[in-house]
Amino acid sequence: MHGPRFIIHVDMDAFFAAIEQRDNPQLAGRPVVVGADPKNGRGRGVVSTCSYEARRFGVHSAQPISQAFAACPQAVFLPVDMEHYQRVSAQLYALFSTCTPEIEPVSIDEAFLDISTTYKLFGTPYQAAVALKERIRRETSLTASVGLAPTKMAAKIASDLRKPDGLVEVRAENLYEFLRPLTVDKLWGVGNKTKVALEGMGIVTIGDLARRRPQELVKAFGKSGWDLWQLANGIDPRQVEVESEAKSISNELTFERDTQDSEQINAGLISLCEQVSERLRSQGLKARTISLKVRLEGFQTYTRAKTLSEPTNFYDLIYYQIQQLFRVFRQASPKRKIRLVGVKASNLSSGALEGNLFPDPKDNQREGVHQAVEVIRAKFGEGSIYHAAGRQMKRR
Ligand code: TTP
Ligand code: MG
Repeated sequence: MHGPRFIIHVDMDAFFAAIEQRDNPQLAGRPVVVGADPKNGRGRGVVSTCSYEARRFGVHSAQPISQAFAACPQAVFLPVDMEHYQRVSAQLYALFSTCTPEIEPVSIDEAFLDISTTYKLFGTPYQAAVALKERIRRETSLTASVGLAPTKMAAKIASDLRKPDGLVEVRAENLYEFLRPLTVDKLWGVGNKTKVALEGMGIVTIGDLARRRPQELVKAFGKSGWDLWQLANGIDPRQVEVESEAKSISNELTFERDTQDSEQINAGLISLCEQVSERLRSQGLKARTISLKVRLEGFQTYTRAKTLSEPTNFYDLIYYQIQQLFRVFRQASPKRKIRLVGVKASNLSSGALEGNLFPDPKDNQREGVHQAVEVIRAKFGEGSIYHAAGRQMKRR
């Protein structure tokens, strides 16, 4: 891509809570907390999100629900209706695609849009951003915060600056001015540890960082010191990633000891299917062909593949195919010990470019589950939640 880049980062305001307020006018202007049941302060679980009215009392995402109740007992507490939020999300993504086909989904309420070539349909890049916000408000009665900038990082920072209902434009000629006064933790990759280390070197703002010699940062942080220096100077060549060049996505697992324990093997297959599904989804890809690889003791290796009528990136559909393939394979060699299993997704296509993102209601449901799992993992880390594989499959 040549010429100047114009990237939008769009992030809905108080997403789950805003939908609840929209759907029930009695909740407008009131503190609303979406999350676990507070059970009069004795509840377990956490806040998913809350309205801006509740944020004034100190309530926030991922806070224990008991603390939220203590901080704001008069709030309206609601359970998470993921399916419903997912339908709204699908509607939003359809609106995004009227702006540009170059969409990188980040989460249920957040995406990057590269409008470098399509903004002309709306006038200027700024007018395209205004049009997007207006369209969202008109068609969903919700507000979005939008950042428009020449880099992804700046767009993301910008969308957060005037929340809620914000629109911040950073022009290429002002990029450095924009970044300079911000604290270093606004940079991608700077967590608390790096922040403290930088402070120890007298670096508090992005401007402080940009003025240092890159060699000094490389000495302190290795290669990532160089990346930090570049980011601080507004150099962020990352593209909005719609499609990947990948021809296939696969994961393998070697057992500690060769095994014929079907539960252990099944657990391995489940986690491989989860990994493959997540990798597909994070790149906005779907696969039509699913393959199973099995290596027996003694290194004989077999692969079995199945091509589907529709491409997918859903965990449960991938696992279903793998389970079938494995069952057939096992009938042929039931007793041999297994050394390694692998799952591969190939025949890839871009999921994000299809006009209708989530066509069938079952897919909508699946999408809701996947998004919920992704949000929880993003917040609490890998291993915090798993798809209930075994049970889900038995019900079929
Ligand atoms: P966010 O965009 O982080 O939060 P938000 O949209 O509620 O509020 P903001 O105006 O600050 O953007 O997350 C989007 C949705 O994801 C949020 O509405 C609920 C869900 N979520 C969780 O379930 N748990 C969490 O810890 C977070 C941060 C979000
Ligand atoms: Mg949001």
